[in-house]
Amino acid sequence: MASSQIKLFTVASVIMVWIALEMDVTRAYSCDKDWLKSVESKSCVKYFPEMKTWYEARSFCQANGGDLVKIVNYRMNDRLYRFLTNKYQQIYVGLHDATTEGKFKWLDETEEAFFTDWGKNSPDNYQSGEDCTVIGYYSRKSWNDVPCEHDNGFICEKFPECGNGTFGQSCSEACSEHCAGADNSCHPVNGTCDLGCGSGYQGDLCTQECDKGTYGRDCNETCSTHCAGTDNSCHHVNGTCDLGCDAGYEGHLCTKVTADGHAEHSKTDNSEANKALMFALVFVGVAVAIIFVVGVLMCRHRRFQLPFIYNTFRDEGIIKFSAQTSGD
Ligand SMILES: *[C@@H]1O[C@H](CO)[C@@H](O)[C@H](O)[C@H]1NC(C)=O
Ligand SMILES: *[C@@H]1O[C@H](CO)[C@@H](O)[C@H](O)[C@H]1NC(C)=O
Ligand SMILES: *[C@@H]1O[C@H](CO)[C@@H](O)[C@H](O)[C@H]1NC(C)=O
Ligand SMILES: *[C@@H]1O[C@H](CO)[C@@H](O)[C@H](O)[C@H]1NC(C)=O
Ligand SMILES: [Ca+2]
Ligand SMILES: [Ca+2]
Repeated sequence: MASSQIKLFTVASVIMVWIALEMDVTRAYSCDKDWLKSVESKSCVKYFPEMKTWYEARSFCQANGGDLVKIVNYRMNDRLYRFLTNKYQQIYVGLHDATTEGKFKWLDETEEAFFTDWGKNSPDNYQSGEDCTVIGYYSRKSWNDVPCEHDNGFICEKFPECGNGTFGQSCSEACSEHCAGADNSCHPVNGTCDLGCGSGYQGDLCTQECDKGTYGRDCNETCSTHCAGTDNSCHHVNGTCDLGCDAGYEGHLCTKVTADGHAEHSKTDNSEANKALMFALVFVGVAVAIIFVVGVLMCRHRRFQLPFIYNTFRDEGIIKFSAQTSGD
């Protein structure tokens, strides 16, 4: 009694989980009108009865924003068989061996197809000319390889526009949390952040940290030159200097001059101050020396040859005068 209850409970739980999963996948996206949801592939599919070659069918699907369908597993395959029960046609899908004979690949894959459901004696590459695949063969429940030039119906598949912070095929990738803006929104196909990158990040997907020496929104701020250390490095998000500030500066960006900024001197400030001091000392020294020499000379001339300046000028005049007269 108890064991049969447990069995029942287990079966019920499995069914509940299955329904929950199915519903979750179903809720995550919606398909355009007339397109059917294929939950296994998280895509939308549509059957077209128009007779076309495989190539024409493919172009038609691409023009409608998709491609020929890819059947991902037996459940999806089974669903398509059931849907196609009363469609008396062979129907193209996106499986082919046009690249390497005998190696059937889906259009979005480089590897050989994992799931297949070939019918009796298929694929046989009949008369060496069958590279495209139809479903709905043999009791409408198997696949066959046929010449790509034959006209058949076909099934297109397209992936819905993603939203709510997701992108990529089947919307399985999340927009970077470093996309700018409150909802981190990004492009539904390629994931490029709508509003650029939030503080500290760069790149189309905003997944790379800012280069050293830069920070902030789109990394367009430069670390303060007053950050300590030879490379002035700072935090890639908020610009806080990694090694604190050079002496004389404060604040997390080290842009404010300290109140007693002149009392302290950093290594670089010190050497500059020393240079200035030496320059001043030399200047003063030279000035003192000149004044001393001039003073001494003046005193000497005042004592023995007054007036010193006058005499000098007069002597010069005499020399000039005598030089000119002798020249005549
Ligand atoms: C986003 O999520 C909300 C609720 O979760 C849903 O109603 C809406 O349709 C979703 N939008 C897209 C584009 O998937
Ligand atoms: C992503 O797609 C949008 C719209 O097509 C385009 O503007 C943007 O440049 C694309 N980003 C990349 C990295 O290709
Ligand atoms: C940095 O980016 C912000 C907005 O993201 C912009 O307003 C600002 O002008 C940019 N600054 C520079 C130097 O590019
Ligand atoms: C900047 O970010 C770092 C790391 O998250 C943190 O340690 C620092 O306190 C921040 N600075 C400010 C001013 O918020
Ligand atoms: Ca073939
Ligand atoms: Ca065949």
